[in-house]
Amino acid sequence: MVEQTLVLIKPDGLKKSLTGNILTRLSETKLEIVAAKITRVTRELAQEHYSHMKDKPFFEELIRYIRGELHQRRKVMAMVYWGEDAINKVRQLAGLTNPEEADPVSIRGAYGRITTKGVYENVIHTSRDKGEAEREIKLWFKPEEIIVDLYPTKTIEVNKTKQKVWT
Ligand code: IDP
Ligand code: MG
Repeated sequence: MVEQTLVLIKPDGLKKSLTGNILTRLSETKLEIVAAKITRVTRELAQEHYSHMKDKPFFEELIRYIRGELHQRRKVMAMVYWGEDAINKVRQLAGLTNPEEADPVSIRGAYGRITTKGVYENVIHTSRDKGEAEREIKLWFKPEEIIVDLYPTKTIEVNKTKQKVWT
């Protein structure tokens, strides 16, 4: 089944200069990148992205992690991968959530670590299933940032909004 999945290269991945390695590993899947950007992660976006973790004791540290506060890198690289069985293919390459339990040749197994405060710094995020992929892609991207039509859209008229343009 043709699917789409959200991939984030987390701030530890950026700080460790792993972008090239990770993209090369992901290219093994033959999936297509249909959206990509470097973006800052607001507190609201971080909390929404990890809303399913909000009762965990490490939630606050997790928010600091994804916002780059632990790595002096206030950004993540966000991408949408698209193609046959995309969700499982990318999750397989990523490896298990706990980098110490992840297959050592997986991305998380090779490059992840557990911090002294107990957060799994596991280099990338990937969506777990179709529902999560839809929720996350809609959270991180606007329709016009994705080059294929993944989900239904509507056009609305927006008046009096401000937009930054080149001078
Ligand atoms: P996933 O990223 O493999 O989908 P989730 O359960 O959605 O795993 O957890 C989100 C993120 O929270 C993980 O990627 C990891 O950074 C962190 N995390 C999850 N479980 C733990 C834990 O038990 N201890 C510390 N950090 C965790
Ligand atoms: Mg998850």
